[in-house]
Amino acid sequence: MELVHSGKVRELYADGDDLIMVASDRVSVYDVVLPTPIPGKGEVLTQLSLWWFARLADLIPNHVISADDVPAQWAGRAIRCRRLRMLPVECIARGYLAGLGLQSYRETGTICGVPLPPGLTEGSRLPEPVFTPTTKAAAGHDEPMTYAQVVALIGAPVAAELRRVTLEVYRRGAEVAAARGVIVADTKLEFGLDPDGTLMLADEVLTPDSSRFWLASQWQPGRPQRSLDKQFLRDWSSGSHWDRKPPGPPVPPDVVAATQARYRALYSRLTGTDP
Ligand code: Q0N
Repeated sequence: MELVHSGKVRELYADGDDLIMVASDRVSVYDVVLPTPIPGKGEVLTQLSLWWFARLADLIPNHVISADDVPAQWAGRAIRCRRLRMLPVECIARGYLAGLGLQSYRETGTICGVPLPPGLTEGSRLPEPVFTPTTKAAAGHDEPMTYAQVVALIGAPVAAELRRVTLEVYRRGAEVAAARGVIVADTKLEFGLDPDGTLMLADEVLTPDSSRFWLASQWQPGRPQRSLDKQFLRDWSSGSHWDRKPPGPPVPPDVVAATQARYRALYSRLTGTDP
């Protein structure tokens, strides 16, 4: 099969008119892919994404054709998808302050041109979720965009639809997760248009690779929040002598096992069933 795109942790292949998205067991910490895979991670994230796509289908159609009709060697961690015309915007919704949103707030009191109230701190809940799009830079870092820039890029009607649907998906995801004791701090979505011009949700959705998940019982604004999936890896790598530059350090078996358990526990907590 022809490799169309190779990301940090996933690959995209062409199969006739369709695409096959394959999630690997690779994991990144502080933006660096570690040399040691986390067995089962690709499958857990694929199954979680499928679970969410089904729970969001009344809000927005998605690119999934089949999770079963995929090459046997990738069974469980691959999805057959419709090939869409992707919109060149990473659609991020934020309900809490962290990461680049926090950085931007500290510098300007705004995120992507949206003014926020004074006095917020790391991990604060925002008065309401905000749409904070970024450009899809082919290489290098994604740049924050104002809503006006999104309009200039894709036109006012599609921009308005993207903002509306992104915030709806975030609200639904946050509400479902909250009922299970999980905070969705933020989430990144990608959309495309089918040949009829119908807007569809693509890529992965509400996985720990595309979202920040925090345990509600441990949430404490004013300090960096503990990540439900990667905290073990982060804590271990901080204790190692790694300078956070590539290549990352090999991960010892006990840390691999603990991280694997975190991914499985997150899946169980959100869906109510074992992976
Ligand atoms: C596409 N990316 C960037 C996979 C996702 N349904 C689609 N149709 C056409 N193109 C794409 C999709 C999807 N999804 C998305 N590149 C092409 C995001 N990648 C990153 C690597 O894994």
